Amino acid sequence: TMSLTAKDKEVVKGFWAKIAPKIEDIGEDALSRMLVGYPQTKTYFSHWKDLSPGSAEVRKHGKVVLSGVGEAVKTIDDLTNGLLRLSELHAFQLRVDPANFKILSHCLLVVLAIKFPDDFTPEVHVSMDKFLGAVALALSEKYR
Ligand code: HNI
Repeated sequence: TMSLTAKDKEVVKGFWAKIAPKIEDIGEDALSRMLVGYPQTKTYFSHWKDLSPGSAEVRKHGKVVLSGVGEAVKTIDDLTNGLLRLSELHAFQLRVDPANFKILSHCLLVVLAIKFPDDFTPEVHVSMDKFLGAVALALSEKYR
């Protein structure tokens, strides 16, 4: 179902190369959108001073998460191994409900469509959706 074709991988890598210089802004927007639209996600960040859109902590962490996605692009042929450490971290230490990976993926897709309307073709949309689904699955690996 989620398996990425060679074409998907090529599309994801090409799109990511275009957006990579903007990951700070993208991360900030995606994380802000998640925290506002799906407030149950705020529970994981209760140790932050300010969870409002665009706060210093939201911006900083947005960059961290998007860098993680960028690392995943590099290991797109073996996401399970590439995301092993992050999966363990989110499962055992952070105890993030894996349902939230889908919520963040959705927010990220929306932000990408808004920020890159010309590059976000239906083809890019579908391949990025599949890729983020595969990332969410790999991140959920250690929960079993
Ligand atoms: Ni996530 C920390 C990557 C989804 C809650 N997260 C990280 C770090 C990376 C990361 C990288 C820093 C790790 C380290 O310190 O070594 N997170 C990702 C990726 C996704 C994701 C790639 C999905 C695409 N994380 C989520 C979701 C939530 C989440 C959906 C909760 C709703 N992550 C956290 C929390 C931390 C975290 C909480 C620790 C942050 C802190 O400030 O303590």
